[in-house]
Amino acid sequence: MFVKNNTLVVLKNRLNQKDYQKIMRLGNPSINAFIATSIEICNPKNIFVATDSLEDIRYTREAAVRNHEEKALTMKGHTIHFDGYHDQARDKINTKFLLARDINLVPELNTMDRNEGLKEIHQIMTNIMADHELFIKFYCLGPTNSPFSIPCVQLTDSAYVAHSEDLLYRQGYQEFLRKGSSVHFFKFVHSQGELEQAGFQLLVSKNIEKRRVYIDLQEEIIYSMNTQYGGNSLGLKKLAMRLAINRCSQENWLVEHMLLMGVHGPHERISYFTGAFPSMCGKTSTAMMNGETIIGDDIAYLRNIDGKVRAVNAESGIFGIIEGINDSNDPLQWDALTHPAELIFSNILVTEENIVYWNGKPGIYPEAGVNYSGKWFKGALDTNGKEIPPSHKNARFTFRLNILPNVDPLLHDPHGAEVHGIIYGGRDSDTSVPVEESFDWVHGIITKGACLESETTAATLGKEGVRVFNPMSNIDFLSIPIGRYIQNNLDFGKKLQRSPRIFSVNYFLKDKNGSWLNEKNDKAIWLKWMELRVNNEVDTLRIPTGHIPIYTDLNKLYTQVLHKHYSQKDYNKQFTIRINENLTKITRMRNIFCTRILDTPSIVFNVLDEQEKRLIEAQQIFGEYITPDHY
Ligand code: SPV
Ligand code: MN
Repeated sequence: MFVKNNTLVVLKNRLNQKDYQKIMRLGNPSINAFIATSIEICNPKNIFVATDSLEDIRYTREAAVRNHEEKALTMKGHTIHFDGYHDQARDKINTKFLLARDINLVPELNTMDRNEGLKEIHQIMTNIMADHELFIKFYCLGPTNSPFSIPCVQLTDSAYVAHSEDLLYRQGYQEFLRKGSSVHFFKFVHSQGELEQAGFQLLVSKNIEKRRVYIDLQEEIIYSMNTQYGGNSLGLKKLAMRLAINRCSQENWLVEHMLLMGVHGPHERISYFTGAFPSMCGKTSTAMMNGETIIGDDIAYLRNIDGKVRAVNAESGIFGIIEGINDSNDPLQWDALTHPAELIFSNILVTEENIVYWNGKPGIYPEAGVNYSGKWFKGALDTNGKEIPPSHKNARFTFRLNILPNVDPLLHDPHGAEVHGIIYGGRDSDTSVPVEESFDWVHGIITKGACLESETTAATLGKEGVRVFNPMSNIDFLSIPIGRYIQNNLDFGKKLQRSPRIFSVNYFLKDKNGSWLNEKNDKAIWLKWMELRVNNEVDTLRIPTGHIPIYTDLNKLYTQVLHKHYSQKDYNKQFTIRINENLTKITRMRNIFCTRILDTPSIVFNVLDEQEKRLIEAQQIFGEYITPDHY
């Protein structure tokens, strides 16, 4: 970025004395330059610099209501925010990596020439904050004072974004002070751009056609313009994740789209698991499993510390999908959403009786109210003649993890939690068994992580049941080529003295007639079984694709945990090895790794070939569908 005028002169002229001192205390010329340059280009009406103080956090929270980005609801601490009607999800098309011309373009990533991108974004940014207040905030990804910490500076003219980040991330002003001038930090500039009125006279981004999210890996700066939706505007979420994936790939640690949770075993033992699931595959509901404890639901950092994997949650709050949350399946989330606490609802409905309503909420379907489309009534149609539901299917809630009763005590531990198991789970109606352990790290990373797929659902546009390739559920957030990313995962394992076990789960298996083979609560059993496995307390059956549970162990867990009998018949159906489906998957994967990914590590093909050989051998002896009693 360029600076027209002397940095300190700009800061002195534009900040009040108190805020100027807040910046000066950091004694960091690159922070000064980043802030001064952004101020010069965006030209905000006024500026607020926040430290970690409760007073500054309160100022931000109140500004969100004062600036008409949130409206207070009846319940204490609850507010509602709307994003524009066409600003309800991540904008994949306009999210681009800015790469210098001499860096080989990466076909899987959406990239553009860095100079052109910077020119365009600076034009969009020019005077964009002229009518707005700029919030300058400091955060820390990962716990503070920890080998995992990444300090961040967020500039935003949206009090909603700043308030959301106060709920979702740890404050980082002290971390900058502690680290001194040598700190390597991530930088974010966000503007909601020109605004227009939506329901409740809340203000939403108007110039959606000029929505841009540009990622400059070289300077570790993200630019996000003309948008409010969290996935585009919350710099520290998926945007920082892309910067972190690029950074960790040079330093041999991992940034993963993973939950992090404690699974509670016998005698009060807690074993920690990370888990990667593409969206709509049960990630949050797994992380929030009753009886277990949660550290994170979305982004985990994993490091090799003294030969073991330790992990932290990059975040400290949840920006979760609200659709379908109800008191019987999601009692903990339900409680959190229906009691006083500081939380933001986005893109749901407020009824005429002043009650919040989201799609699938138990109770009476509302007649009328106000939602992200404005005034709403039952049966209201959009301009394409499609019925507008009460809440958007990507409507969300934002709260701090510490309001949950099941938050794990290691949430802020600077050393993280030692990871005993890694879980990969996709939506798979016909191929893999409900739970399975890989043979080893390499087999797990390749057959369970890199080959992760998920079937499309009615909730997304297009055909249902189409398998989408999503290695480690991270494909949307990769900032490096897929082959290199897989290789990093493999290399990470090589240097460990004690590797976590790698598992797959599949909550979506169906029988030939299309009926589910499992119930929602069964995932509790798979978690408990994996907990016993990582502690070497149960044996397995070795099948061509990995290790599966023994019937009697599962039956014992069903009795203990769900208080019900588990029949041998159900077990046989669920754990039948489906040879042809598995072979077809290998062919599908080989094809993707050959044609779509240019830098696939050769070991991927070897591991797939070996698995294919084992499956064919089993097929020759036992046939197409092999029940576990053959092993
Ligand atoms: C996801 O889509 O995986 C999310 C929400 O966690 S977003 O912030 O939009 O990425
Ligand atoms: Mn996510």
